[in-house]
Amino acid sequence: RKELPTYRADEVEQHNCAEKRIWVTYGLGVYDVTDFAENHPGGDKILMAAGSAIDPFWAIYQQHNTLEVLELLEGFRIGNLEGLVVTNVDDELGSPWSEEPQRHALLKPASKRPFNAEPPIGLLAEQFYTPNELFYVRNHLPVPVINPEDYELEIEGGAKDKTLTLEGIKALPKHSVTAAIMCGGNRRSEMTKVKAVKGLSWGAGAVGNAKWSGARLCDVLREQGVQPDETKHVIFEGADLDPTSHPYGASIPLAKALDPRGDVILAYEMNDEPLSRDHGFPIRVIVPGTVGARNVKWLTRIVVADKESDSHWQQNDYKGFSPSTDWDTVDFSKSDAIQAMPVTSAICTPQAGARVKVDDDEGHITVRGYAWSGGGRKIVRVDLTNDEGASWHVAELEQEEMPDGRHYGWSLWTARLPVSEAQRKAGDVEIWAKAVDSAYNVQPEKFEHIWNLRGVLANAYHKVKVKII
Ligand code: HEM
Ligand code: MTE
Ligand code: MO
Repeated sequence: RKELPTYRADEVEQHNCAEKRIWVTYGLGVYDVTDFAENHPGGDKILMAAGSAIDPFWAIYQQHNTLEVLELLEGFRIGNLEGLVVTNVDDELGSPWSEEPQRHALLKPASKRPFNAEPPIGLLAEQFYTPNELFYVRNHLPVPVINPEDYELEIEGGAKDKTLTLEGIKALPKHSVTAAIMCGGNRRSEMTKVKAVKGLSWGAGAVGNAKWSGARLCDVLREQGVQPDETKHVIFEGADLDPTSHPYGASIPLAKALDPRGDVILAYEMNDEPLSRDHGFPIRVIVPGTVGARNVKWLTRIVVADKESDSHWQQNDYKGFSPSTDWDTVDFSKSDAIQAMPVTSAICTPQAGARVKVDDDEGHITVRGYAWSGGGRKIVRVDLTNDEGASWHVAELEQEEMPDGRHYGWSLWTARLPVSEAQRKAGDVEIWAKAVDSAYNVQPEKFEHIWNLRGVLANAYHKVKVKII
């Protein structure tokens, strides 16, 4: 193997589709799997690794870990990876980034510091509960280091102030809720194609679905003597501080916090495991149905107040605007903070650019994805078309049985789409998905009319071009 050429990781990265040839790495080997890709028994999933390492994928798809598969792979070897070790000065002790947790290799960073990353979208619709280590991470600041023994949560604005310890929170009645969390900027990378927006370029993977367990906020606030008042807000603060020592913060209406059907919880578990550091250890607030930004991690302080949080992220971010508003005319004080999210959906498989085989004699292709709506609104239907809306096909839904208004988990869906003879000949097909929620809200067709300068609320039809083979 010594006689083979050496490639750098960034060279391998260039070869990420059939047109540019599909290269992958495994250990220190570099492989050209372009010709094999079409016949891969696992279909277009192989494309998820195009231009990168297959190791983390094979850690999940264990059927590859056999001698036969390794020998097959060895046949495609074209070279070796340059074994360059990069040390990063930022990691030195004392830097705010020196205590960042380990992350799964499949989380593709949109930014490394702070860490922001989503899993490959092709994996998202595989499991109803997103595995914790593949759940997208959205951090605005370095991850704080919290010793669970020293942890304290201050609660202010009730009859009298109170401090809860982690043990104290765990001693309260335990409640679980299935809820998807979605970043306000999910799918921003599609909106920015219309016209550039400011923000991290998220694909459709800045969302995950989990079972969250902890104490109910409504129980804690009632115990504190907090009375219902529709003019009030509940402010949350995290332990992560910006360079001016202001914590990450956000707020929600008190009415949502006090509503037992709101299912707001002080969570210490995610899918029956203790919260990981990236997801808010030891306590985060889960505000089901509400934009990710209000689900404050590393929660240290709760305040019942007359006004919303004055944090940057409540006041000057996570707000929607008209497509005509630009950076010269924008006035953040004139727009409402995002709370409940609008209905959306995404096609997870096949992925854009995939070569898809029809899977029976009549010529169908199978399409899978997720759908979700905010405010507890259940997904009632997902429609698919592969002829620009001339005909629609209704997907089969997989979802938790919860009453409408309290349906906080996402829905996974599967549809089988007939491919016409003409489409088979032409080869190119574009698939569109749109979801409908229980209020019969439906996704807008295109991004042009919902474009906004921050690229939030990007919920137009999800459109994916594939090649039929
Ligand atoms: C199945 C090879 C990459 C996902 C298989 C099988 C082979 C293979 C030989 C059949 C295994 C068996 O059932 O005995 C390869 C090679 C790859 C590659 C040479 C090199 C790039 C990937 C990647 C993924 C993946 C990156 C996922 C992201 C799957 C899945 C199956 C499978 C899901 C099972 C299909 C089924 O049983 O229905 N692959 N694979 N493969 N592969 Fe891969
Ligand atoms: N809480 C704190 N303390 N700091 C943060 O940066 N990011 C918010 C929210 N809570 C954030 C936070 C945003 S914008 C989102 S989308 C979610 O956390 C992401 O949650 P996750 O990283 O667990 O997926
Ligand atoms: Mo977010």
